[in-house]
Amino acid sequence: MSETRTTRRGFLKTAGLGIAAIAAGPMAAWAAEKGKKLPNFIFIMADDLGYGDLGCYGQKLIQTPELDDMCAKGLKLTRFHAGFPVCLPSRCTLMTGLHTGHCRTNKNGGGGRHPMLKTEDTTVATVLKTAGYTTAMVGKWSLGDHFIGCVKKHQNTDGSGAIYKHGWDYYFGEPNQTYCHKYYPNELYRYDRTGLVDKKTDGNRLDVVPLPGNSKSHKHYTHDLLTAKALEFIDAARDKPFFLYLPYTIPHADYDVPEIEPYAKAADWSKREKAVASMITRMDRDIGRIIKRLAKHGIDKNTLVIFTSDNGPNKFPRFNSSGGLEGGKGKFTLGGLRVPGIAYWPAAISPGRTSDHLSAFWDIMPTFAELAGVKPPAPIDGISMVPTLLGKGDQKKHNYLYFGAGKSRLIIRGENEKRGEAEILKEAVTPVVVPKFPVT
Ligand SMILES: [Ca+2]
Repeated sequence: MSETRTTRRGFLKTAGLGIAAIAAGPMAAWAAEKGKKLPNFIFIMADDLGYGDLGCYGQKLIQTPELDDMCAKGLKLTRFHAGFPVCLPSRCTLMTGLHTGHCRTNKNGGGGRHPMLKTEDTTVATVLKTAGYTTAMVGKWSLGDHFIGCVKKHQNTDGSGAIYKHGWDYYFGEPNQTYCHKYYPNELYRYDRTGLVDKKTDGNRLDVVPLPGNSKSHKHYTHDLLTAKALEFIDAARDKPFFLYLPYTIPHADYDVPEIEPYAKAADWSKREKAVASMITRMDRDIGRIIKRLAKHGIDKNTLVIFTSDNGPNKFPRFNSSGGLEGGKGKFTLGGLRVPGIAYWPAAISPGRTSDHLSAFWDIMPTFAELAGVKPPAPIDGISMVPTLLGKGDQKKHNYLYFGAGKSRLIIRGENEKRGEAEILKEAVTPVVVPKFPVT
C-alpha cells in the first residue's frame, strides 16, 4: 500500500493508482511472450498446517515427498502469511483481497453464529468468472452461516454468504466449518450449475449428498471424497481455463484418519501424533495425484498450483510444527500466521527458487486477476505477486501486513515502514471496505 495513505479516501485513491500501474507491468510482458493463453489456477489449502510441517520447510519426521518435489521444482515463499490465526477471517481475506482491518469479519464465530460474506462482497471466483474461467470449490467454505447459506440438516436457508452467490460454478463438500471437524459425516453437499462433473442442479441451493450410516461404518473419509471430486473436476474442466479452490480439512482436529501409515511403528509417538502425521502424508500423496493428473492431460505446464495453510498449527512439539516460530493457531504471532507458500507453474516459474517477499492471503486476488488479464476490485489491500512468481519485473512491496481483531493484533513492518503503531492502525483499521467491481 502507498506510504501516503492515511485515510480511507486516500486508500481509495492510491489503490486505484496501484492497479493502473499493475496493468502495464510484468503481465503485459507475460502475455506478449506467451500469447493470450490463460493459466489454470489450483489453490490448495490445508487446515491448521504449520510453517514447519513440510520437509521443504524443515520438517524431519513427517513425510511430504510430493510437496517437497513441487517446492524443488517451483517457488518457495518464506514470508507468506495466512490472513488470521484461525479459519474464518483468514478465508475472508483470501477471498476478498482485504486484510482483517477492512474485510467483512475478524471473528471466527461458532456453532450457528458464524459471520458471513454479504451479497455485495466480491470473491476471487467472481473476479475470475469475468475472465471466462470455470470456477470450482471443493472443501470447506466457512463464509456462510450455520443455517443461512450453509446447511443444517437439510435447511438450506438462503442467505448472503451462500456459496452459490459468490462466483462458483461447482461446489462439493461441507460448507460449515464446525461440521468439517468430523471426517465421517452422514452427508455432504453439492451443486453443479452446468452439470460439468455430476448431474446438473439449479445452482441456487445446496443439494444433499447422502452418506447413510457413514458415521458408524467409516466407509467414506471426507478428505478422500474431496480429492476424488477435485480430480473429476480437473478431468471435466481441462479444455478451458479453470480455477479450482481446494480447501482441504486436513490436518485439523478431529485427529481421525483411516490408517496411521507409515507411522504405525513409531513406538514412542502418541496416537494423536501418529494420526496428524498420517493426515499430512495422506494429503501430500493426494496432491501428488493431482499434479500427475494435470500431466496426464498435458496441462501441468500451464497450471499455477499454489499450496498453503489457513493458519498456524496446533501444539505438536515433537514435530516443531511452527518451524521454530513463536506460537501457533489462535495466536497473533509469526507461528500463528506464517504458513508454507509453494507456487508450482512449470511454464513460468523456474525450479528451485526461494523468495522472502513479504506477502499474505490478500495478495492472491490481485495476483490471479493480473494473470487472468482482468482488473481486481478496488480498493483492496492485496498487491499482485506476479513479479515475484515470474522472477522478473518490479515487485511492489507492502509497507506492512496487518492482522487483528481489536486489541489482539500483529503488525509486520516492511523494510521501508518507519511509522509508529498508532499511525499504522489509523490507516489499517476502518469500517468494512466494499471494493467496487468491475472497475471502470
Ligand atoms: Ca484453520
